[in-house]
Order: sequence, then structure tokens, then C-alpha cells
Amino acid sequence: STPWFPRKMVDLDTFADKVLEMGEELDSDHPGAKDPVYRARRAEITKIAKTYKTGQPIPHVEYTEIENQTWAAVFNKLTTMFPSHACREHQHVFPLLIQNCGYGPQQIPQLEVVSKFLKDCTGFTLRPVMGLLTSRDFLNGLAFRVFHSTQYIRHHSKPLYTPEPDVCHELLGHVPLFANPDFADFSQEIGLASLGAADEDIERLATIYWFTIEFGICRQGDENRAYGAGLLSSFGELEYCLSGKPELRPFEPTKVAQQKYPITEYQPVYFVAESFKDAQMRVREFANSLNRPFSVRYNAYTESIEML
Ligand code: H2B
Ligand code: FE
Repeated sequence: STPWFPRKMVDLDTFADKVLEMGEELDSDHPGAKDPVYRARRAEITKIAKTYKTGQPIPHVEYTEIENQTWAAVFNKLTTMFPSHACREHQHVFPLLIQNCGYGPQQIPQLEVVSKFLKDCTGFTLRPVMGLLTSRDFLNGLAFRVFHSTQYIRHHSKPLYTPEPDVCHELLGHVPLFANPDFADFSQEIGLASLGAADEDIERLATIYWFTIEFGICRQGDENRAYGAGLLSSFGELEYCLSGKPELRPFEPTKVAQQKYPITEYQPVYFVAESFKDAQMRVREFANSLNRPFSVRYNAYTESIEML
């Protein structure tokens, strides 16, 4: 029997109550775990995600001085690395985000402004989320060109470290790529493959997600460049991934899907895509090899999934 999956955009409203760890509680080793002010602030911001419904504008957050300073530290550090390490698609979009979405060291950009910009570029939109979703829910969102984004920021005591996604990771790592049409298509392809997939196949697709959208490297001319958000939002790993130390292998979904990976250390292995179009075709082929008794297509006019 096929696991339940969202058929209409509004079905994504059901994910909000299903966040995994750190939705409301912080792990004891989280830098903000013992800071009651930080925890109260998190609760205030995640309340937006808890009550958010499809179609609503994402409420504005008035970030504090300390929060904006944390953002500035991350922004200033990472932007020094982008020209030499980020893929050309990221570098193309970044100035547009500065011009149109208030990107810059002064303050944290607003998700609503960014979401509208992405909608104009590729049809992608952001949805606020309280914390980690299950792989299934998170990937299912991509089928609708919806990216679940956190809205809170990491703790100010460790500006260059976060054990979980935060607004710096989303805005500096993920958002620029979702403005690229080929990358948007590629991301949606993984999402479509996840709809109603068996649990083992969700694991495989989550692994492919990990080695592409989070930690992907791509070939550009005679160089390798980073396009994964986990790399683009980590000063240390961005340097490391292109240093010649880790192993780089070609992006082949059947192999990628079986690769084990650490989540708290730098990756020992990365996979290099030839292009987003090439990666999309390979993921489509891989998706066709999974055993699902139907295929799906997204109808953008009705914002719903059609089963074929
Ligand atoms: N949830 C949220 N909120 N953000 C993520 O980046 C994320 C997630 N990543 N759930 C998912 C899991 C990813 O690690 C894969 C698909 O399992
Ligand atoms: Fe991420």
C-alpha cells in the first residue's frame, strides 16, 4: 500500500505539527541550550511556523541587534569565499539578492521578500518551519517547489557554528540556487520521486538530497565549485571541500544512494555533477527504477499532483 502523500499545496499545512527534534526543545549540547533569553526568542519565532497556512504572507520578524550582528559575522565571512569557491549560478544570483531582497551585512533579510523573489525567478516559494521535518515530508515539499525554511538564527556565542539549519544556512546556502531554473527543476525532480515512495526509497532519495542540495560539487570549465548549501554556508567546509583532501567521485545516483555519511563532521566523500540538467536527468532515470506503481506530475495551474 502506498504511503500517504500531499496532493494539493494546502496539504503541506499538515506538516507543521510533525517537526522532529529541536522544534521546541534544544539538545543539551546546543550552544543556546542554557540561555533562557535565546530559548524564549526561538519559541516566539517558531510560533509563526506553527500557525502558518498555505497562501499567507510569511510574517515579518523584527530581528534584534544581537541577531543582526550574528548574521553580519556569517555574511561577511562567507562572502569573502564565494568568488573563489561558489558555483557560477550562486554568484550570478547573489548580487540580485543584494539589490532586490535586502541582502547585506546590515540585517537579516525577510523570508517573505525572498520568497516573492524566488517565485518570480523559478516558481519556488519558502514556507516557514519550526525545525527539522522528516525526510519524507521535507522532500515531498520540493515536489510543489516549496522549500521549508527556518526563520530563527543560531546562538550568538558561536556565529560560525550551528548544529541545525538556521536562517543563515537557508538564505546564504539554499536560496541563491533555488533562483536558478535548472536547479529548481532538479530539486523538484527529487521531490516528485519522493511522493508515495517506500521508506527504503525515501532513505535513498534523502541520501541523494544530502550529496547534492546539501553537499554537492559541480564541474565548471576545468574547475570544481560548490553548489550544496551545507558547503556554501560553512566557512570551514567550503574551503576543505575544494582543497584536494576529500575524495571526489562522479555523480551517479545508484552509487550516491548507497553512500554512508557523517552528519557532524566534514564529508570524506563528495560527488561532482556535470551540470544541474545532467543531474536532473540522472535522478529522473533513478526515480524510474524505484518500484512505485504509478508516476506523478505537478500541475502548476492547480498547484496539485496528478497521478498517471
Ligand atoms: N527539515 C528541515 N526543516 N530542513 C532541512 O534542511 C531538512 C529537514 N533536511 N529534514 C532534510 C530532513 C534532509 O536532511 C533529508 C531530506 O533527510
Ligand atoms: Fe539545508
